Amino acid sequence: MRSTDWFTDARFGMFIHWGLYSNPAGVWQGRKIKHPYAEWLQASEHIPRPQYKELAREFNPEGFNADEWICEAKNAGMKYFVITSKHHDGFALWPTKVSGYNVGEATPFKQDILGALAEACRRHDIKLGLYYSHWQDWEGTGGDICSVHMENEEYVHPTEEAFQRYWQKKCLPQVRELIENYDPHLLWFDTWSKHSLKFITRERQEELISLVRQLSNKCLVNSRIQFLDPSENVDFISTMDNSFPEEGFSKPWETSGTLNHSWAYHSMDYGWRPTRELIQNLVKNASLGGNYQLNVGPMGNGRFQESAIRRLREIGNWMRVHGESVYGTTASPLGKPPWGRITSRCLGNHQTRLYLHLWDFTPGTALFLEGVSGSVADAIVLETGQPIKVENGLGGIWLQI
Ligand code: JFZ
Repeated sequence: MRSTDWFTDARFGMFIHWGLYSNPAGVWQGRKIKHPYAEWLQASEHIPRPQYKELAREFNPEGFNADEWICEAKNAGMKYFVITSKHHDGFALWPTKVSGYNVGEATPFKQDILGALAEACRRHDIKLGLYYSHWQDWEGTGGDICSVHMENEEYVHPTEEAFQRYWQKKCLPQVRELIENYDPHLLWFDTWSKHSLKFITRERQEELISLVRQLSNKCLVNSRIQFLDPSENVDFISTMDNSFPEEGFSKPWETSGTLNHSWAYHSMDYGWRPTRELIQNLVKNASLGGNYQLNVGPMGNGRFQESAIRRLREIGNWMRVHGESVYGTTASPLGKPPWGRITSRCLGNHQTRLYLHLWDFTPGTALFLEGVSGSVADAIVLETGQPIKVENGLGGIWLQI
């Protein structure tokens, strides 16, 4: 059976956006590009295809080390790792036989990046996931859809025939290769606008899912495989980017979010989120039964920025002490209190352990936890083990903190 247990237990994963766009890093001809996401460079600046493809000759990330990335994810407390095998530009981070537009053939670097990362994931017991842009592909093989900056004639919607050629000759064969070569635990597909509906139809969606099912008995598929009408057959729901819902879902689910604004490395994106916000995002989703897939945009030289590393390590320090309140927990049985969030763990024997994440609370005062019935065995501060006095109240308990 295709189990999602590992996914829901994991709660926390790393997302990576990395490709040809990571060298220009949000700047083109000396100016900041119009689109806020650095990976949108080609469309944002209306770069003619042959000129964009020349970026491959500059792609030589001498600082790339697969173990370093995976260890950084592991030390942050992440349990899985999802990378852009091919983003909208159509360039592949593995030596695909389907098109020469790939790291093996078109760059001086030549190494199989996905291969190196898949091995590192195995070595460090991290699950591998692959993002694949099935809808938009700007290589010029028929998938040249662009959902923004449509004024550029070169990127106007292809004909149905052209798209079908791309679908049969590039998209499906590459997805097959990804599964056969790297045996991923999940595939992360990406649609988000009504423009996709014309091309990623119900039929194509089911065709893609059956291909995945036929080749792998473990690989999970996310709901962004289709906009508005994802199949019953998808394994987990991906919410919109950086959107932390107010309620959970009936299927396993996750939110992907950024450290700053752009997904891919952007040298002029200075809007870094504080670590506290990132940890709260993780806890918010866990308290509703969901995951958090936090993105890093490595630089063109293959390294993470210092601002990314510091945040990952700060989260890791928090997780080393508080991981128990996140991994393998379930949603709060008591809703959303005004002072923070709650996660829960069933201990068997009719016992439940609640983890109270206090975000907005004055030490020295008492906290009322509404809705708790039965007797409370004990209460402690998770980090220090300090006991906390518990008193019964009307319809709940008082905690003296
Ligand atoms: C898409 C991509 O275009 C982007 O480059 C990145 O890969 C991201 C993870 O996914 O972008 C989106 C998709 C959905 C929304 C915003 C950006 N959305 O619904 O808010």
